[in-house]
Amino acid sequence: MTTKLIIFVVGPPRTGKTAISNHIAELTESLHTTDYHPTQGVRILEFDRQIRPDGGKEHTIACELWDCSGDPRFHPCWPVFSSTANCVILVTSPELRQERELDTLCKLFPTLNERQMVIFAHNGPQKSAKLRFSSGMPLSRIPIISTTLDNEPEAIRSEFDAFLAKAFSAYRESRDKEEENIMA
Ligand SMILES: Nc1nc2c(ncn2[C@@H]2O[C@H](COP(=O)(O)OP(=O)(O)OP(=O)(O)O)[C@@H](O)[C@H]2O)c(=O)[nH]1
Ligand SMILES: [Mg+2]
Repeated sequence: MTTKLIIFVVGPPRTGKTAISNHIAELTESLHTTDYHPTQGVRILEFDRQIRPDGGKEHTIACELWDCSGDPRFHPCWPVFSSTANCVILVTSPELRQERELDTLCKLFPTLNERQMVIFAHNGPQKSAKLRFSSGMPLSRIPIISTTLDNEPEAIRSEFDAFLAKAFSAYRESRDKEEENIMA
């Protein structure tokens, strides 16, 4: 069985969103490119991943991944599209303390819960998983994963698949609830 999920990749400029997106989509020829080309608006990548939701049967996710520009001049565009997202990856450079920018981006997705969101603390010091947000912030409930493409680049795909499996379970539950409500 195949399910399509729309995944938004958002975060401040130059945090590694495009590099991560290309790597996950297995656009391997771009892996070793170190030039920086700011994304203009959004790039949409389509590819399949196999996951095992809740450790069960293998399931294909047809990913439509939106690699969004971090440039604030595109910010007015995101509320137009963000309601289509099934899950979100927030990418941050942890040493730059980008809490405020992440908080603003997180608020674009009010209907998604913490299983449908993840923070990739990209290319920070190894302990950046200790990145903390004040407890009142919605961000504080979102899992934080330390990522880099420099060593063990395969690890980032495993983290992505684990996130996809959780996001898919949350998506399936909300879809089932909606169907129950229609039947009731
Ligand atoms: N060495 C190394 N360089 C990286 C890594 N991730 C990203 N980069 C480099 O960092 C720069 C910025 O990465 P991008 O992926 O283009 O950043 P972005 O977040 O998409 O930026 P915008 O599109 O402007 O929002 C590029 O030169 C990348 O090659 C990494 O894990 N290791
Ligand atoms: Mg980019």
